[in-house]
Amino acid sequence: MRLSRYFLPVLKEDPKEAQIVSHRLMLRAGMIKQQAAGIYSWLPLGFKVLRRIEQIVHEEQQRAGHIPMLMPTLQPADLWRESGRYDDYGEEMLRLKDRHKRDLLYGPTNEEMITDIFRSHVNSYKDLPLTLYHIQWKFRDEIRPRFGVMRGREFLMKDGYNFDLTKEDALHAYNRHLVSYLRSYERMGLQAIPMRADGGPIGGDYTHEFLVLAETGESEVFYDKEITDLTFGDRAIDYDSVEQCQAVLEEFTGRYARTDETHDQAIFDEVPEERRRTARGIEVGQIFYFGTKYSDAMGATVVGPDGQRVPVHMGSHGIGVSRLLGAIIEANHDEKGIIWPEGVAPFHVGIVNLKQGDNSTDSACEAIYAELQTRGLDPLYDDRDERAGAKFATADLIGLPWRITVGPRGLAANKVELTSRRTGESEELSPKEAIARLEAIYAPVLGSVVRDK
Ligand code: P5A
Repeated sequence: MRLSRYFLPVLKEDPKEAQIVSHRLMLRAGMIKQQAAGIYSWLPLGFKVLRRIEQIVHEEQQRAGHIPMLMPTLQPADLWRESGRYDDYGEEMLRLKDRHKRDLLYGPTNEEMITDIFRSHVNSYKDLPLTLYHIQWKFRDEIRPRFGVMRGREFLMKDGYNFDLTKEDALHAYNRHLVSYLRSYERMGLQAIPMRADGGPIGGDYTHEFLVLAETGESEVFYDKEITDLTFGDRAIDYDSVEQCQAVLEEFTGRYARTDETHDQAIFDEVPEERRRTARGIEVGQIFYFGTKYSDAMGATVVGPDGQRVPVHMGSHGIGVSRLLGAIIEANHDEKGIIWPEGVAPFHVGIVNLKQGDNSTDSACEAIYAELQTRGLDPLYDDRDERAGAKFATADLIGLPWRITVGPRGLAANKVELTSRRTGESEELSPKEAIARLEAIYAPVLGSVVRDK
């Protein structure tokens, strides 16, 4: 993309309404625009990052064997009357009527609808296990929408639902989700710690929330510091292996880590004092096992091996896709702006032309721009007729992880400058070397296409 043709409405001044840094930077970098309390338009730069996050979530869900689909945002109230949640959900649910006076709601989650789909089409245990998911907008009429996309009213969630014959199988699905979530967050450059939590309106007493530690987080958390040393990394995992998935669960949930809802001071006190930590965290996902709560209420049964009908065991699993932008920025910024981790960067590299209109810098920039694209990279070429300082400030604010600076003096020696946004370090390289370096840096990010098994 050429910046002269893009739509990047950056703000010079700090917006007054933003209380936390991620909200401020998303507004300043021209990523979002508020349309009503907790409801945002996603401007091109914000939309690009949102799509990158979605892509990672899709790839990791499909790697785990989960099947993508799409359910609508509007749901008939009758489904929710079956489960009893139509009344229970209270004022957080946005209720509406169509022209025939039928009750509808804007879905805050999809347990009822997916259970309805399941009972309509699945009849035998032989069709299990089954995990379906979608990435769809949700609406929750939060009392206090705040912090930008962090606590929105309309927000994007990945929600997945597993259907299994037995509790053991459903717990394997739970573990599979835990592993796939660890991988997803790490690919986004985040450490998200699974913590024992409360089921809330979804139900079930076996549930973990994934928390990114941050001062601005809305949840209070208590944990054993040792848990922050764990990373999943690029280890191979067989998602069909009950033992392997169980081992990861045990490794990542074996130490004390709880939100305030389930915190137990007596157990916490057993952790050696020097390892005990109290902090704040941003909840970026939650997984639930709730057994037959919905299948009992809605008659979702299958014919089991002995010919008897049995209710299926279910769980649901959510990732806060739009909230993740805020969480990533909270964890990755400095006084100049955002510092995107490579895995989610809207553009992989910025090209700054120090002398727009000069034949040699213009043609060098064009050549670098074209070559990066040929190699599958996504550059943002700042071809505006602006001062160098203004171009650097924009690249820093919007958080591009790498910058290639092209000026007449360097070019005379066949050199450009490659600068890391995170460390600020620069290296003089030939254009060819700079491109090769970027290709190597992004190889792990680009080479992650997952095929159906
Ligand atoms: C699991 C999937 C559920 O709704 N049903 C389907 C279950 N879980 S949850 O914890 O309530 O939500 C899942 C994730 O969505 C994000 N989230 C939000 N993001 C932005 N604004 C909100 N108001 C909001 N509410 C929930 C969180 O990341 C949460 O973990």
